[in-house]
Amino acid sequence: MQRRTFIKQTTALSAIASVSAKASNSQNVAKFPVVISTWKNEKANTAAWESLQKTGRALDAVEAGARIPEADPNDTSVGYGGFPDRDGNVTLDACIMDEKGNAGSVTFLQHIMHPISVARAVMEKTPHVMLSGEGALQFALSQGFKKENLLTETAKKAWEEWKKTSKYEPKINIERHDTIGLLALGNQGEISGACTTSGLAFKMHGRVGDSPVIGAAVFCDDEVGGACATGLGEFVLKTLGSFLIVELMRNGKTPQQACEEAIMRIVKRYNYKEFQIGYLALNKKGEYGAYAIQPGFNYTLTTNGVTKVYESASYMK
Ligand code: SD4
Repeated sequence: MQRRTFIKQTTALSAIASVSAKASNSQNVAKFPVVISTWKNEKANTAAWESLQKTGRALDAVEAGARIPEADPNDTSVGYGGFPDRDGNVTLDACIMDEKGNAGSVTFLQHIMHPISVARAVMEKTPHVMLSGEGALQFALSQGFKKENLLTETAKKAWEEWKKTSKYEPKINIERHDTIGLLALGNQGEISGACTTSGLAFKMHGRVGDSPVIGAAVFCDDEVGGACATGLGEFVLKTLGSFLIVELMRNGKTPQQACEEAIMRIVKRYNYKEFQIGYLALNKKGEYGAYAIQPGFNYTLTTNGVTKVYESASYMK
């Protein structure tokens, strides 16, 4: 099929299929190639899917998908338009991992619209995994990325409003929640993952969450599959959720069981009623799972060119 015809058909199908459906708690299976992302991210999945039609590579797909909310001024928790920290700075975290175990990440990066592509450049063009702050910015500029103001008028107004009380109260599932984590199985069935965020709104200056940490927000192992996370990053960091999920799958759990077990580790030790964590997992057979602490977590799946948003099961009902 001609690529353009294919894309047209895919987009049309996506539009028809983009309705919320209840995923069952049993193990779901998708045929590869497949793209799965946190929250309602149909445009990102469509971009990832189109990328798969071009190169067939899961790594390209997850990067292409992540770039969509990064450039969207209406998305207040990723890239351009992201809500700032409590001092008014938009600071970004992102990471990416491929099927060979290569990984790249940026933390506390400012003024660059596409941190995911900088993370990929860290992975491919440096001997390091993680670059932070001013060093990450210098590296991005050396790679030809443009320095931009990412604080939109809307985000600035929200920050000014917040300053009237200055209470740091992450409202999980209530404030717009769009940090994107993506997993894809490419045309060869290989796994890659990515995550990108502006972090929690009005956080302390310098705060870095789980999103740039390999093993916390994203982990992939081509022998097993991958996992990604969203929510209050401090708890994903404390439990190294994505690495845990991949190891649980390695030891025989289905993606659904592994996500549930990783949530239970948090539930058992922390005051889980006060925050949200959502996990996605995808194994090499195309089986996928999703689980969250609280209701309200959803995810977007693209398989056979059809994109749908599903509600995740959750520990609290
Ligand atoms: C963070 N995990 O910075 C991110 C926030 C998030 O949807 O996922 N928001 O802690």
